[in-house]
Amino acid sequence: MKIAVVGATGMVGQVMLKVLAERNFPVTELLPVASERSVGSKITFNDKEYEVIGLEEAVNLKPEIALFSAGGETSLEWAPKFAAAGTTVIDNSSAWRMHPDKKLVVPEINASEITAQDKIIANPNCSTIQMVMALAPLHEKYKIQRVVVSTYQSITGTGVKAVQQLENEYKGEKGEMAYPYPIHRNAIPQCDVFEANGYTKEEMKLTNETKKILKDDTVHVTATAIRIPVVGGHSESVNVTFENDFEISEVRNVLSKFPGVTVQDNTDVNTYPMPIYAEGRDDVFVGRIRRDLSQPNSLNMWIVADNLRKGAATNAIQIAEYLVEKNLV
Ligand code: A2P
Ligand code: 11C
Repeated sequence: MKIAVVGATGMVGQVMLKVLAERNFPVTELLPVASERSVGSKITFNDKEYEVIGLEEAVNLKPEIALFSAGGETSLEWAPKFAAAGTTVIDNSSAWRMHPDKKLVVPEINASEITAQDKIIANPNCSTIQMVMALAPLHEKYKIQRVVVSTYQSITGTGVKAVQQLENEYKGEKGEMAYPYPIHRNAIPQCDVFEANGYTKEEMKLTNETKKILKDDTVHVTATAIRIPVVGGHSESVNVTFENDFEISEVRNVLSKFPGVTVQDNTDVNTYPMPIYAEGRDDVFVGRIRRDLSQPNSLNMWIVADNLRKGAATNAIQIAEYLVEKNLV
């Protein structure tokens, strides 16, 4: 299969290449694509060097699948051009996620919605993916009414510039700023830009994308997204209220059985998920599962995942695997 990776030099693009290789995705030809400034430079895939090409050249080479992670603007302009050439685009940007005709897919939850007619498939936001992985099986069993989520997000979600900012600050050196404030030894209550309603885009993604993936507008989500100086993954404190009551042991059981979720929850021996252990892994880790003592039918949990893997690259490649498995490309 001829595969284009658009944004191959970027933070997510690099992990996409790693995950494609690790999972032995049937790549017969790789087209690494980046901006004009990178055309001609080299990237490595499966121990082989490849030359980076531009978008126009990649469209003309008609790959079967294009994995996009080069920002919303690039996706808005170029995904339709690839689609018109017969390529199926799996897009990691926010450009197409809420488009009424585009599927927003977390394979463990709703891959079965995909048809051969879907030429642009959206990959959800990283913080949404890890949250819905835990919410979906619980929604099915107990019906969620409301979710209150606070995130503790890795700087890798912002891209290369943010990782550089933290390194500079750690070393006491000056450099370009990805955030409006220092991130070293700080917590910034702003992920992405503010909307007119006082929430950030990241917070509204958690609200809107969750409803779309769960196919249920009655699930109310309110979010606060915080950037912290961590690199291994995003963490989330999630409070959920259900229509129906539950047993904690049964909640653990339901989550353990859901593919892609690992429960790490034993307070007797201080076992709970943390980004330093989630880093480089594909699962979503859930712990600190406990009843909310302040109101009925409610629980608290702590969800951690590598935002570059299940939150981005791995989820996109799982969609690609589904397309191949079901002969949809
Ligand atoms: P480049 O390295 O040439 O800038 P990150 O989010 O880690 O900063 O990565 C963004 C990725 O998207 C990079 O691979 C970057 O390529 C790519 N990219 C950014 N703008 C464009 C564009 N206009 N056309 C194609 N690729 C782009
Ligand atoms: C973050 N969620 O960590 C972002 C990064 O919509 O895919 C990815 C933005 C997106 O800030």
